[in-house]
Amino acid sequence: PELVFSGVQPTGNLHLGNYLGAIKRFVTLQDTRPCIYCVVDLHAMTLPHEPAQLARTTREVTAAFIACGIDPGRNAIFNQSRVAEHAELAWALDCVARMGWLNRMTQFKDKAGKDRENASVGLFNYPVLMAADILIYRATHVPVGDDQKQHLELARDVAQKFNNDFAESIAAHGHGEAFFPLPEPVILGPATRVMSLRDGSKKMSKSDTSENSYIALTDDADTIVQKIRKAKTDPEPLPGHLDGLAGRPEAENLVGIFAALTDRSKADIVHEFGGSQFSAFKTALADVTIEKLTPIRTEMARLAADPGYVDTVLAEGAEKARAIARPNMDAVKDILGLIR
Ligand code: AQP
Repeated sequence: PELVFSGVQPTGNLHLGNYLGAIKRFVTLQDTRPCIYCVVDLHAMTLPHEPAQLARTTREVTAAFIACGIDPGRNAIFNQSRVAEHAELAWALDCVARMGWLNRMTQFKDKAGKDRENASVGLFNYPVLMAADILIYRATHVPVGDDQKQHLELARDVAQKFNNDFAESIAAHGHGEAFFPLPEPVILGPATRVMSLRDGSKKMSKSDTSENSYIALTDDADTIVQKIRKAKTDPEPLPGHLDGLAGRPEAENLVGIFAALTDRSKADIVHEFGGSQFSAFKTALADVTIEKLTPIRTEMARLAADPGYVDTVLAEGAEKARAIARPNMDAVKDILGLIR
């Protein structure tokens, strides 16, 4: 059966990139298949973290999921550490994944920086835990932003190697030719890689030191207007055709954001605004951004005042997730010859 899984780290302010690249897609997919959406708190420990802040941001991301339109009644929303099977399967997959595969991961190189000897083992191992997150549910579809493509390919490689290495035992235990499906990345739409508002060559990122580089889901209308007004652009007016965006990363980024927010194509946007100056386009962009984000911000604030509700969602979501994860983990143990 088809099943959707994805996760978001509770590492700080969620931004427009997280929303357009991931969470907005989560909302659409809930109408098509059963979905499991996880606040990946174990991943958030791979860089130095503040315990009190982790608990707070975990509730905040949960509230953002609900405020963006994910229905906790129909889907499972929970925090990763609550379902121990993620970490349990990660160990088994650690013994399947190869050092060479992980050595090629660009996110580790970026996040570890120059002082690689001093990075946590967890940061190196991040993609294997992510593979376990997906495979513990035998999920078939994983909506993510473009930056997670390489990690998804690794998850597929791990699933494939497990299926090959233990093919005989998998068949002997009645699971046919393969135990894990190879999960499909779902990387769709005009904003799979939202760029920084200050630098069209860098992805929009919550760890960016310049607050003007990203729009947070919690930014109020004035802040949104200011940040979009200050966004870097080039001096030319907007082109009337998509070809005219080539070599203009800042313009392309703003057009992509506009298209994604309004569920229109980039071609449609340049058709409407071709020949306009950026000042006029930015005013229109700020308007649609405010229109989309204001209800989300208001609902997040309402939920922040009701932590009891958010905690209930997390507890119930964990129950639903565990009901799928436990039998899958038991099957993995049988396949591997681990007595239970
Ligand atoms: N700029 C982006 N454009 C489109 N999608 C994005 N995602 C992140 N940034 C962009 C997608 O959001 C989902 C959750 O991301 P995460 O929890 O892995 O966080 P992250 O990628 O670590 O987010 P940041 O903001 O980039 O954090 P830092 O600053 O720590 O690197 C994923 O599906 C991701 O693809």
